[in-house]
Amino acid sequence: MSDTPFHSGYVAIVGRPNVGKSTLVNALVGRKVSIVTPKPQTTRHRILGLVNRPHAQLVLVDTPGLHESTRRVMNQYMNRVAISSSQDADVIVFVVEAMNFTDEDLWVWERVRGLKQPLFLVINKIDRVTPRAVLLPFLEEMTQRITASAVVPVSATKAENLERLVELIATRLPVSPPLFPPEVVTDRDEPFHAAEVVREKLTHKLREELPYGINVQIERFADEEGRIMIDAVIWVERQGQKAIVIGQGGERLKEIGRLARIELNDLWQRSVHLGLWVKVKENWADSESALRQFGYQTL
Ligand SMILES: Nc1nc2c(ncn2[C@@H]2O[C@H](COP(=O)(O)OP(=O)(O)O)[C@@H](O)[C@H]2O)c(=O)[nH]1
Ligand SMILES: [Mg+2]
Repeated sequence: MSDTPFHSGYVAIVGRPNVGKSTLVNALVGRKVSIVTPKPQTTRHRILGLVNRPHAQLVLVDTPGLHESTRRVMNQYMNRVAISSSQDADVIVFVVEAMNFTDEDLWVWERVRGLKQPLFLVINKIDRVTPRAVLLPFLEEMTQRITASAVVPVSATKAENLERLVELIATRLPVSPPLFPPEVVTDRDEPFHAAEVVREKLTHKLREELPYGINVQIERFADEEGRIMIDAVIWVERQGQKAIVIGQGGERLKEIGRLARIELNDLWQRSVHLGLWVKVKENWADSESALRQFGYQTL
Protein backbone atom coordinates (compact mmCIF):
# COMPACT_ATOMS: atom_id res chain seq x y z
CA MET A 1 0.00 0.00 0.00
CA SER A 2 1.28 3.43 -0.91
CA ASP A 3 0.57 6.49 1.26
CA THR A 4 0.28 8.79 -1.73
CA PRO A 5 -3.37 9.30 -2.62
CA PHE A 6 -4.38 8.68 -6.23
CA HIS A 7 -5.55 11.72 -8.23
CA SER A 8 -7.75 11.63 -11.31
CA GLY A 9 -9.79 14.22 -13.19
CA TYR A 10 -10.54 16.19 -16.32
CA VAL A 11 -8.03 18.67 -17.73
CA ALA A 12 -9.31 21.06 -20.41
CA ILE A 13 -6.65 22.16 -22.90
CA VAL A 14 -7.71 25.56 -24.24
CA GLY A 15 -6.19 28.31 -26.34
CA ARG A 16 -6.48 30.06 -29.66
CA PRO A 17 -6.11 27.98 -32.84
CA ASN A 18 -2.64 26.69 -33.77
CA VAL A 19 -0.77 27.14 -30.48
CA GLY A 20 -0.16 23.36 -30.32
CA LYS A 21 -2.98 22.04 -28.12
CA SER A 22 -3.45 18.80 -30.06
CA THR A 23 0.31 18.27 -30.35
CA LEU A 24 0.57 18.67 -26.58
CA VAL A 25 -2.23 16.18 -25.94
CA ASN A 26 -0.62 13.63 -28.26
CA ALA A 27 2.80 14.11 -26.66
CA LEU A 28 1.41 13.67 -23.14
CA VAL A 29 -0.66 10.62 -24.10
CA GLY A 30 2.26 9.16 -26.03
CA ARG A 31 0.09 8.36 -29.02
CA LYS A 32 -1.68 10.37 -31.66
CA VAL A 33 -5.27 10.74 -30.50
CA SER A 34 -5.87 14.10 -32.15
CA ILE A 35 -4.89 15.28 -35.62
CA VAL A 36 -2.41 18.12 -36.13
CA THR A 37 -1.87 20.49 -39.06
CA PRO A 38 -0.11 23.82 -39.58
CA LYS A 39 -3.54 25.38 -40.23
CA PRO A 40 -5.87 26.87 -37.63
CA GLN A 41 -9.19 25.28 -36.70
CA THR A 42 -8.13 21.70 -37.34
CA THR A 43 -9.69 20.28 -34.16
CA ARG A 44 -13.47 20.40 -34.30
CA HIS A 45 -14.52 17.99 -31.59
CA ARG A 46 -13.88 17.43 -27.93
CA ILE A 47 -11.41 14.55 -27.81
CA LEU A 48 -10.24 12.79 -24.68
CA GLY A 49 -6.68 11.53 -24.24
CA LEU A 50 -5.60 9.55 -21.17
CA VAL A 51 -2.31 9.95 -19.30
CA ASN A 52 -1.58 7.21 -16.75
CA ARG A 53 1.04 7.60 -14.05
CA PRO A 54 1.61 5.54 -10.84
CA HIS A 55 -0.21 8.13 -8.71
CA ALA A 56 -2.48 9.85 -11.19
CA GLN A 57 -4.65 9.61 -14.24
CA LEU A 58 -5.12 12.77 -16.26
CA VAL A 59 -8.12 12.87 -18.57
CA LEU A 60 -7.01 15.46 -21.12
CA VAL A 61 -9.73 17.20 -23.10
CA ASP A 62 -8.44 18.52 -26.42
CA THR A 63 -10.71 21.31 -27.61
CA PRO A 64 -11.19 23.32 -30.80
CA GLY A 65 -9.27 26.61 -30.71
CA LEU A 66 -11.33 29.45 -29.30
CA HIS A 67 -11.65 32.12 -31.97
CA GLU A 68 -13.57 35.29 -32.51
CA SER A 69 -15.09 34.78 -35.96
CA THR A 70 -18.37 33.13 -35.10
CA ARG A 71 -20.35 33.81 -38.24
CA ARG A 72 -20.66 30.20 -39.32
CA VAL A 73 -22.66 27.62 -37.39
CA MET A 74 -19.58 25.38 -37.46
CA ASN A 75 -17.46 28.03 -35.75
CA GLN A 76 -20.10 28.69 -33.13
CA TYR A 77 -20.23 24.97 -32.47
CA MET A 78 -16.44 24.81 -32.03
CA ASN A 79 -16.40 27.68 -29.54
CA ARG A 80 -19.25 26.11 -27.58
CA VAL A 81 -17.33 22.84 -27.32
CA ALA A 82 -14.24 24.60 -25.98
CA ILE A 83 -16.14 26.71 -23.44
CA SER A 84 -18.29 23.91 -22.06
CA SER A 85 -15.27 21.59 -21.81
CA SER A 86 -13.53 24.22 -19.68
CA GLN A 87 -16.54 24.68 -17.44
CA ASP A 88 -16.76 20.94 -16.82
CA ALA A 89 -13.04 20.39 -16.16
CA ASP A 90 -11.19 20.03 -12.83
CA VAL A 91 -8.12 21.86 -14.10
CA ILE A 92 -7.61 24.23 -17.02
CA VAL A 93 -4.49 24.40 -19.15
CA PHE A 94 -4.29 27.62 -21.14
CA VAL A 95 -1.80 27.19 -23.98
CA VAL A 96 -0.02 30.10 -25.70
CA GLU A 97 3.00 30.33 -28.00
CA ALA A 98 6.38 31.45 -26.71
CA MET A 99 7.17 35.07 -27.64
CA ASN A 100 3.84 35.50 -29.35
CA PHE A 101 0.98 36.59 -27.09
CA THR A 102 -1.68 38.02 -29.41
CA ASP A 103 -5.02 39.82 -29.13
CA GLU A 104 -6.66 36.49 -29.83
CA ASP A 105 -4.88 34.99 -26.78
CA LEU A 106 -6.15 37.88 -24.73
CA TRP A 107 -9.66 37.22 -26.03
CA VAL A 108 -9.38 33.59 -24.90
CA TRP A 109 -8.05 34.70 -21.50
CA GLU A 110 -11.13 36.92 -21.05
CA ARG A 111 -13.27 33.84 -21.64
CA VAL A 112 -11.53 31.60 -19.08
CA ARG A 113 -10.25 33.99 -16.41
CA GLY A 114 -13.52 33.94 -14.47
CA LEU A 115 -13.58 30.16 -14.11
CA LYS A 116 -13.02 28.81 -10.61
CA GLN A 117 -10.76 25.86 -11.39
CA PRO A 118 -6.97 25.97 -11.01
CA LEU A 119 -5.43 27.21 -14.27
CA PHE A 120 -1.95 26.51 -15.60
CA LEU A 121 -0.43 28.71 -18.26
CA VAL A 122 1.60 26.63 -20.70
CA ILE A 123 4.07 28.47 -22.92
CA ASN A 124 4.55 26.10 -25.85
CA LYS A 125 7.05 25.95 -28.73
CA ILE A 126 10.06 27.01 -26.63
CA ASP A 127 12.23 24.95 -29.00
CA ARG A 128 11.87 27.80 -31.50
CA VAL A 129 13.28 30.40 -29.12
CA THR A 130 16.95 31.26 -29.57
CA PRO A 131 18.79 32.24 -27.55
CA ARG A 132 16.81 30.74 -24.68
CA ALA A 133 17.59 33.72 -22.47
CA VAL A 134 15.06 35.89 -24.34
CA LEU A 135 12.36 33.64 -22.94
CA LEU A 136 12.85 34.98 -19.41
CA PRO A 137 11.40 38.47 -19.92
CA PHE A 138 8.49 36.91 -21.81
CA LEU A 139 7.76 34.53 -18.92
CA GLU A 140 7.99 37.47 -16.56
CA GLU A 141 5.49 39.46 -18.63
CA MET A 142 3.09 36.50 -18.82
CA THR A 143 3.27 36.00 -15.06
CA GLN A 144 2.20 39.63 -14.67
CA ARG A 145 -0.67 39.43 -17.13
CA ILE A 146 -2.16 36.01 -16.43
CA THR A 147 -3.18 34.78 -13.01
CA ALA A 148 -2.13 31.14 -12.99
CA SER A 149 -1.25 28.43 -10.48
CA ALA A 150 2.01 28.11 -12.43
CA VAL A 151 3.56 29.20 -15.70
CA VAL A 152 5.12 26.22 -17.45
CA PRO A 153 7.33 26.60 -20.53
CA VAL A 154 7.30 23.45 -22.71
CA SER A 155 7.97 22.12 -26.17
CA ALA A 156 5.29 19.66 -27.24
CA THR A 157 7.23 18.54 -30.31
CA LYS A 158 10.55 18.09 -28.47
CA ALA A 159 8.87 16.71 -25.31
CA GLU A 160 10.58 19.31 -23.12
CA ASN A 161 9.35 19.83 -19.56
CA LEU A 162 6.24 17.71 -20.12
CA GLU A 163 6.70 15.50 -17.06
CA ARG A 164 6.87 18.56 -14.85
CA LEU A 165 3.58 19.72 -16.34
CA VAL A 166 1.99 16.30 -15.67
CA GLU A 167 3.19 16.40 -12.05
CA LEU A 168 1.89 19.93 -11.47
CA ILE A 169 -1.51 19.13 -12.94
CA ALA A 170 -1.75 15.84 -11.00
CA THR A 171 -1.42 17.59 -7.64
CA ARG A 172 -4.45 19.77 -8.43
CA LEU A 173 -6.78 16.96 -9.51
CA PRO A 174 -9.33 15.53 -7.09
CA VAL A 175 -8.32 12.54 -4.97
CA SER A 176 -10.14 9.80 -6.84
CA PRO A 177 -9.55 6.35 -8.27
CA PRO A 178 -8.82 6.34 -12.04
CA LEU A 179 -11.87 7.48 -14.02
CA PHE A 180 -11.02 5.20 -16.97
CA PRO A 181 -9.46 1.73 -17.21
CA PRO A 182 -5.67 2.10 -17.67
CA GLU A 183 -5.62 0.47 -21.12
CA VAL A 184 -7.85 3.19 -22.59
CA VAL A 185 -6.05 6.00 -24.46
CA THR A 186 -8.99 7.88 -25.94
CA ASP A 187 -12.79 7.99 -25.92
CA ARG A 188 -12.88 8.01 -29.71
CA ASP A 189 -13.34 4.84 -31.74
CA GLU A 190 -11.48 3.61 -34.82
CA PRO A 191 -13.95 4.92 -37.43
CA PHE A 192 -13.72 8.39 -35.87
CA HIS A 193 -9.94 8.28 -35.97
CA ALA A 194 -9.99 7.08 -39.61
CA ALA A 195 -12.17 10.06 -40.60
CA GLU A 196 -9.90 12.47 -38.73
CA VAL A 197 -6.74 11.08 -40.35
CA VAL A 198 -8.28 11.52 -43.82
CA ARG A 199 -9.22 15.10 -42.89
CA GLU A 200 -5.69 15.73 -41.64
CA LYS A 201 -4.15 14.57 -44.94
CA LEU A 202 -6.69 16.66 -46.89
CA THR A 203 -5.90 19.73 -44.83
CA HIS A 204 -2.18 19.30 -45.45
CA LYS A 205 -2.71 19.03 -49.20
CA LEU A 206 -5.21 21.84 -49.71
CA ARG A 207 -4.72 25.55 -49.73
CA GLU A 208 -6.16 28.00 -47.17
CA GLU A 209 -10.00 28.41 -47.01
CA LEU A 210 -10.99 25.01 -48.34
CA PRO A 211 -10.15 22.78 -45.33
CA TYR A 212 -12.81 24.48 -43.21
CA GLY A 213 -15.51 23.46 -45.67
CA ILE A 214 -14.59 19.82 -45.60
CA ASN A 215 -16.09 16.97 -43.65
CA VAL A 216 -15.25 13.30 -43.76
CA GLN A 217 -17.95 10.73 -43.10
CA ILE A 218 -17.29 7.02 -42.71
CA GLU A 219 -19.94 5.01 -44.58
CA ARG A 220 -18.53 1.55 -43.97
CA PHE A 221 -16.05 0.22 -41.44
CA ALA A 222 -15.73 -3.54 -41.42
CA ASP A 223 -13.21 -6.14 -40.38
CA GLU A 224 -13.16 -8.72 -43.17
CA GLU A 225 -10.87 -11.59 -42.25
CA GLY A 226 -8.37 -9.29 -40.56
CA ARG A 227 -8.52 -6.65 -43.27
CA ILE A 228 -10.09 -3.33 -42.31
CA MET A 229 -12.43 -2.17 -45.08
CA ILE A 230 -13.26 1.53 -44.96
CA ASP A 231 -15.46 3.57 -47.29
CA ALA A 232 -15.47 7.29 -46.64
CA VAL A 233 -17.20 10.29 -48.21
CA ILE A 234 -15.43 13.64 -48.33
CA TRP A 235 -18.14 16.31 -48.23
CA VAL A 236 -17.36 19.69 -49.75
CA GLU A 237 -19.52 22.79 -49.97
CA ARG A 238 -19.37 23.59 -53.67
CA GLN A 239 -18.97 21.81 -56.99
CA GLY A 240 -15.71 23.67 -57.73
CA GLN A 241 -14.18 22.33 -54.53
CA LYS A 242 -14.86 18.79 -55.60
CA ALA A 243 -12.53 19.18 -58.59
CA ILE A 244 -9.85 20.67 -56.32
CA VAL A 245 -10.00 17.76 -53.89
CA ILE A 246 -9.87 15.18 -56.66
CA GLY A 247 -7.05 16.93 -58.53
CA GLN A 248 -5.79 16.43 -62.07
CA GLY A 249 -6.58 12.91 -63.16
CA GLY A 250 -7.53 12.03 -59.59
CA GLU A 251 -3.94 12.45 -58.41
CA ARG A 252 -4.59 14.47 -55.29
CA LEU A 253 -7.33 12.20 -53.96
CA LYS A 254 -5.17 9.15 -54.64
CA GLU A 255 -2.25 10.67 -52.71
CA ILE A 256 -4.48 11.64 -49.77
CA GLY A 257 -5.86 8.10 -49.66
CA ARG A 258 -2.38 6.62 -49.81
CA LEU A 259 -1.05 8.75 -46.92
CA ALA A 260 -4.10 8.05 -44.74
CA ARG A 261 -3.95 4.32 -45.43
CA ILE A 262 -0.24 4.13 -44.52
CA GLU A 263 -0.85 5.91 -41.22
CA LEU A 264 -3.83 3.73 -40.25
CA ASN A 265 -1.92 0.63 -41.31
CA ASP A 266 0.96 1.56 -38.98
CA LEU A 267 -1.34 2.49 -36.13
CA TRP A 268 -3.46 -0.64 -36.14
CA GLN A 269 -0.88 -3.03 -37.53
CA ARG A 270 -3.58 -4.31 -39.85
CA SER A 271 -4.04 -4.22 -43.57
CA VAL A 272 -6.36 -1.33 -44.48
CA HIS A 273 -8.44 -0.80 -47.58
CA LEU A 274 -9.62 2.78 -47.94
CA GLY A 275 -12.14 3.89 -50.57
CA LEU A 276 -12.72 7.65 -50.89
CA TRP A 277 -15.59 9.48 -52.61
CA VAL A 278 -16.12 13.23 -52.93
CA LYS A 279 -19.65 14.66 -52.70
CA VAL A 280 -21.16 18.14 -52.52
CA LYS A 281 -23.53 19.42 -49.83
CA GLU A 282 -24.03 23.16 -50.32
CA ASN A 283 -22.76 25.26 -47.39
CA TRP A 284 -23.07 22.43 -44.89
CA ALA A 285 -20.99 24.32 -42.31
CA ASP A 286 -23.75 26.94 -42.08
CA SER A 287 -26.44 24.41 -41.37
CA GLU A 288 -27.44 23.09 -37.94
CA SER A 289 -29.09 20.04 -39.46
CA ALA A 290 -26.10 19.13 -41.64
CA LEU A 291 -23.78 19.47 -38.64
CA ARG A 292 -26.02 17.18 -36.61
CA GLN A 293 -26.14 14.69 -39.45
CA PHE A 294 -22.31 14.69 -39.54
CA GLY A 295 -22.17 13.86 -35.84
CA TYR A 296 -21.35 17.25 -34.35
CA GLN A 297 -23.58 16.75 -31.32
CA THR A 298 -25.34 19.81 -30.05
CA LEU A 299 -24.24 20.50 -26.49
N1 LIG B 1 8.22 24.19 -33.18
C1 LIG B 1 7.12 23.70 -32.58
N2 LIG B 1 5.98 23.55 -33.28
C2 LIG B 1 4.89 23.05 -32.65
C3 LIG B 1 4.94 22.69 -31.26
N3 LIG B 1 3.70 22.25 -30.92
C4 LIG B 1 2.94 22.32 -32.04
N4 LIG B 1 3.64 22.80 -33.08
C5 LIG B 1 3.15 23.01 -34.48
O1 LIG B 1 2.11 23.98 -34.46
C6 LIG B 1 1.12 23.67 -35.46
C7 LIG B 1 -0.27 23.62 -34.83
O2 LIG B 1 -0.33 22.49 -33.96
P1 LIG B 1 -1.71 21.89 -33.43
O3 LIG B 1 -1.36 20.90 -32.39
O4 LIG B 1 -2.58 21.43 -34.57
O5 LIG B 1 -2.35 23.21 -32.79
P2 LIG B 1 -3.84 23.40 -32.17
O6 LIG B 1 -4.63 24.08 -33.24
O7 LIG B 1 -3.64 24.31 -30.99
O8 LIG B 1 -4.35 22.06 -31.79
C8 LIG B 1 1.56 22.35 -36.10
O9 LIG B 1 2.24 22.65 -37.29
C9 LIG B 1 2.49 21.76 -35.05
O10 LIG B 1 3.44 20.89 -35.60
C10 LIG B 1 6.18 22.86 -30.55
O11 LIG B 1 6.32 22.55 -29.35
N5 LIG B 1 7.22 23.36 -31.26
MG1 LIG C 1 -6.07 21.07 -32.35
